[in-house]
Amino acid sequence: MFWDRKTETLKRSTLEALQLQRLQATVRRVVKKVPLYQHRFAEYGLKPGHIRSLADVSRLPFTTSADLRASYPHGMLAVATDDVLRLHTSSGTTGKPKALFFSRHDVDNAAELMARCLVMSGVTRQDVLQNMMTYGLFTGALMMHYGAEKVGCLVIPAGPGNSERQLLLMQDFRTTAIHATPSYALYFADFLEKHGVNPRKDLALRKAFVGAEPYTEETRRKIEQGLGIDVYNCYGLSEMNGPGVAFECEHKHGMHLWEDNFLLEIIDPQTGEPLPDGQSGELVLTTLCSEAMPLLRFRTRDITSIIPERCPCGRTHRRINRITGRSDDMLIVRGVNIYPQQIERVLMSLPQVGSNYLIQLEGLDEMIIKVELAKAGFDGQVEHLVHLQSAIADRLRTELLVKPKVELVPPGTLPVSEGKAKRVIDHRTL
Ligand code: DLL
Repeated sequence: MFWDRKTETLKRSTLEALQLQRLQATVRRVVKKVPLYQHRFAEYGLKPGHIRSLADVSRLPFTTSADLRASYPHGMLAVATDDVLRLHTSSGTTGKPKALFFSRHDVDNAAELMARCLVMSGVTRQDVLQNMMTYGLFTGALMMHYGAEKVGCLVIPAGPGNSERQLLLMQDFRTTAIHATPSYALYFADFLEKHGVNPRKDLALRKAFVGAEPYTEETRRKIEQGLGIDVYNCYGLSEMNGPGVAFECEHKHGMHLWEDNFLLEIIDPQTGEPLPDGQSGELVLTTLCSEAMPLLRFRTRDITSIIPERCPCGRTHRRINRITGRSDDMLIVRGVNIYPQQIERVLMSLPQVGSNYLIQLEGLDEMIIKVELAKAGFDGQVEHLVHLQSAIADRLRTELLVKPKVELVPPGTLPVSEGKAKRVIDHRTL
């Protein structure tokens, strides 16, 4: 099913011609309107006229989160403040937030892309979408909300948390689809089990749109089994509208990235050099349609690769693989590089493990992984626990090359955050 069949299936040559035309227009506009780009172009001796082909994108300067913070609050605006309809912010781990602006055209366009995503996964106006993302300065809930309304769904703006109320809404209004973070979706599956609700029999749920934080295939399977539904991966970032930048189709194999709106590159995060299709590196995106805040070559820090093959669904917009981590979330423990996703992959493949875990780094370089047991994971025999604990530590050692200390904790005892999960606590005194 298509929302905008013509655009979604454009011939590659037509799509690329459109991208070039939009790239050139974007470059001309930012050089006229945005001081940061005026300075960078002058510094690089670059003129808009130098961008003659899509390959010339590699001549353009990068934009980083630090640039957006330094330009806070209004520095990156390319329209008059009167033409801004919406402000979102995105906070990082440190310092000032990033201010993200949307004009009327931008809000409509974000909803349009979201509608493409939803219809691509089979959503129709008969669906009831319970939106369990945080409403507010975070783009996650609002952009999905607008997209689902565009499709004509009944949207329930539930927000996250309060699982009793979520369940009540779901039962009374026959919710068919949810939008949630992977950590909350897992938590909610546990909650249903604890309350004796069998989602396959007692609820009308069919799909979940899951994103906003990295998660593994193992986690997807766990959510699918726990809720008895199909999970579609949804990727996005506030700098590029929020959710709906890339989304899975019915084949659930990589996410189509809307290339008529975003110019996509994969680069080596160390050297900044472009990498060929299929190779894993940092995703860099240039907005092609943004009015209020166009961005050139934004460094997402997300690690992925392009799937160059055509998708059997007929869409010509290329797919990116599941995000395997961020170039800045790598931990170095005893000199070894470790990505939290490696730990999640091991944990979520074990049926005895529940839905939550926490990585704690302590003292002089000690890694402690606290792991919640699954409800059925403990039969009361302590020696089974001890055996499981050392089996998990051994599996992690094989994957990570460093042996962590594993602590098993009862289900539901680790903190659950309402927004994005905080999986790593670093208390090292190195
Ligand atoms: O998280 C937008 C969003 C909301 C996407 C709801 C999907 C669903 P930010 O808060 O700016 O925006 O965070 C963006 O979250 O650079 C990734 O590191 C991470 N992220 C988002 N979606 C995924 C995903 C929203 N499906 C940052 N898989 C991005 C992995 C994801 N990481």
